[in-house]
Amino acid sequence: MAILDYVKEAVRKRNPNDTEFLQATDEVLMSLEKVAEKHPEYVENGIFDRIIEPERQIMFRVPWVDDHGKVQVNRGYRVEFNSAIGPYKGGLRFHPSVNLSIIKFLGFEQCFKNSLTGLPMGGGKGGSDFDPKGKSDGEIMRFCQSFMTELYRHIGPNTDVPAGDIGVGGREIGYLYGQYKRIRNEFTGVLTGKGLNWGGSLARKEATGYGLCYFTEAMLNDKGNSFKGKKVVISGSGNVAIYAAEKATQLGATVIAMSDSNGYIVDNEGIDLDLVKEIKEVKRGRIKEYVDTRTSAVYTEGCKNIWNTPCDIALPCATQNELDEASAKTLVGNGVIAVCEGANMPCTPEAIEIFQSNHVLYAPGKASNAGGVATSGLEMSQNSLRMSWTFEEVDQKLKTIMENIYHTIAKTAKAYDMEDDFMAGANIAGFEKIAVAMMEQGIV
Ligand code: NDP
Ligand code: 2IT
Repeated sequence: MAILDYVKEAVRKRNPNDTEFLQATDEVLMSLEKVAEKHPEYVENGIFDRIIEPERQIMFRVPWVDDHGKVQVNRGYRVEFNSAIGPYKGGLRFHPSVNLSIIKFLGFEQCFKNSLTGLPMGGGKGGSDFDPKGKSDGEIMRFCQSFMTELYRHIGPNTDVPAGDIGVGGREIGYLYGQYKRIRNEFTGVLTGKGLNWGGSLARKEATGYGLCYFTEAMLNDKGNSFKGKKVVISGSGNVAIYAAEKATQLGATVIAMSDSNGYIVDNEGIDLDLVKEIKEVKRGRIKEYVDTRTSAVYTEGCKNIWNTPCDIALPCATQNELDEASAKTLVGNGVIAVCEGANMPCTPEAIEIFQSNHVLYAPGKASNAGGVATSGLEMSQNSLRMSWTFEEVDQKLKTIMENIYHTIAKTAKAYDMEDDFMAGANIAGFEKIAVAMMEQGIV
């Protein structure tokens, strides 16, 4: 019987139907078994029992009126998970699949991720089952205003600082910020990912994708390898995917495939990223439009089979559980050397097991995609200073943070006799800082 089995049981009992949340807590608790052995005081002080229970969970009605004058109702969420090391911090996701389990899993992961950045940020996450696809700008604005009309009372620059995630980018952050400012009559750094001339940080847009590649490059370099000359497959074609593709290309790799929820494109000559940006960022179109312009590319309906494309490096950058056991086996069969998560929890537990048992370098999202929230932390610093740093300054800080994360988790894994198990390294290193803070702050 493992020491932390009682915590797993407790979390199951309290959240019986929350599949994604249980998947995330199981993985972390498994990694923390050796920490519990080494630190009985954490068990005695209920650190594990407390860390798996959010400090606060908010659910609310979001009514809005569509372009036809019809009343629509969505559900809004904010889960404030842990504030031991700083104000709650984490994104907002607008996607029809959003439910409490998904927000809780994201909020839980966020605590460890934020801890790994070395910046003073606690963990939280929020969102709505609102589907931004096919909505007019006016509908998006009215939805965001209604969402903020409730959310504003729970957040603040020293309390809880939301940002973007799936379906929430610069446009949505703008509408949310405008409404917050109107209600509170305060111009503060309450959201990150803001526009560049009203408090946003240079390089925040690029940060998650660039950070993913800085992390991956540090890991590859440590193993005597690099992006140079490698074939890379990236799922998704949103914020994270686009800037991961940009940086991987700058580092000498060739990105040959990208996707959206409908299907994927393979372009063996290397993805034309300007075209992808035009389709996805400007026109908000579908990835299949790519083949209308690029005759070298092939489009396949259905997004899952993107992993059948032979590659050296796979960067899943779309959504949770998008890469399963069968896909992992195919990637391994095709000789993949590294899989680094840009999305949150994109690999299923079975897929991770396949990678690790085949000595594929596997990096969990809470480490490899931490560049987005790290740069959000840098945006908060700039807001507090009432200054803005240059792109180069922010980018350099981001690079240093990602390299530090790699070395911290590699060192931690080694210290616990689990060399190259970056999942265990990330979970333990992220946990330790929070646990010490919780111990010092008493039973709260
Ligand atoms: P975007 O909304 O910009 O893009 C999401 C991309 O993933 C789109 O291509 C979308 O396709 C695809 N996708 C979304 N849901 C699904 C689904 N259910 N099945 C298949 N494809 C899907 O989001 P981001 O790029 O910001 O986020 C991508 C991932 O990265 C998420 O897991 C997010 O949590 C994570 N992340 C984001 C950070 C950030 O700073 N933005 C930071 C750290 C992690 P379609 O357009 O067809 O919906
Ligand atoms: O999952 C994530 O780390 C994000 N969506 C970014 C959160 C943030 O606060 O920048």
